[in-house]
Amino acid sequence: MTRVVTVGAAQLGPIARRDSRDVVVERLLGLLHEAEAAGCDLVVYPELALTTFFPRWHVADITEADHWYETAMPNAATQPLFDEAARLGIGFCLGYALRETDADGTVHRWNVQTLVERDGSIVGTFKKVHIPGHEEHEPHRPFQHLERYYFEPSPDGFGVWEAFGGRVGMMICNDRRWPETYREMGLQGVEMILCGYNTPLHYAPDPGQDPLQGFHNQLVMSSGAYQNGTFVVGVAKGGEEEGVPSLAESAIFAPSGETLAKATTDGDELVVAECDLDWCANYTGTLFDFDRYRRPEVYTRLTTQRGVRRPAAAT
Ligand code: CDV
Repeated sequence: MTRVVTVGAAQLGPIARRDSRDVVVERLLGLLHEAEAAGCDLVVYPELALTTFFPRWHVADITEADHWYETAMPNAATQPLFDEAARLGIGFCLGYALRETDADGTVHRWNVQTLVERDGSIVGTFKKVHIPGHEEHEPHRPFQHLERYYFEPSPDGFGVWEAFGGRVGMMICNDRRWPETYREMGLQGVEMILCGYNTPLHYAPDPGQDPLQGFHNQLVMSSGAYQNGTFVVGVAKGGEEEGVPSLAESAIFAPSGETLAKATTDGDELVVAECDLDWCANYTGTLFDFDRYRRPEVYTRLTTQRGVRRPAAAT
């Protein structure tokens, strides 16, 4: 039996601050219908795909930002997407902000992706692990990146789910820059990693990196795919959103590290590739046969140490 998953990376162009969820869901449905015509089994939408990238603005009282978060999934605004995808027999992965309240009243704000199977059932919801940016308002910046104010880091790490006839994992934007992300999933036998992102082209702490955004995007996902023998699907919200130009370049990477398909615009665009999950074993059963070749006994720093500890100076 072949295990080919035809995946569509459903890149979005900008979402304006004033755009309602209904307007955005119409765009998601448009891409879903393109995916149907292309024979897709799975459609992957970007990070925070229901709203503008609101961490670019500071509000002194965080509850003023509550309207950017969903409190349930599906909900009234997204039910039409769930219904239509199930009717077409297409699964999807949707990024959004989630606000949860515990029984004791504690409020959690997460940056999440929910994976939905072809029959409309929810496979799992992944919470972003690596939260970039800053916690406090920094008015000297041309725009804010206040993810560390608006989101808690996930305590759960990187899961892998049996879905779409294979093993599927998720990561969100900044997670894709960290090798630990891919390896955590690689060690669970992942075969396809789904990743939405919003990457401003301007990086205020080191603008020297601005012209390298596309290179770094491709570098991390291609190498993560190869080193773990997995497909990686990277999906942007690109273009100039509320005055902030953001990287597009959505792409699908093979277990060989090769780019199978890549966006050519910075707007709404579906990028499609047929992914034969059995390709993964060519890598995970040979060069990257982890059980045979990894040396976890000498990798102890990876889980016992967060920052750099330099070797003691020679006497
Ligand atoms: N949304 C993100 O996580 N963006 C970061 C930027 C701030 C560096 C990224 O890694 O692309």
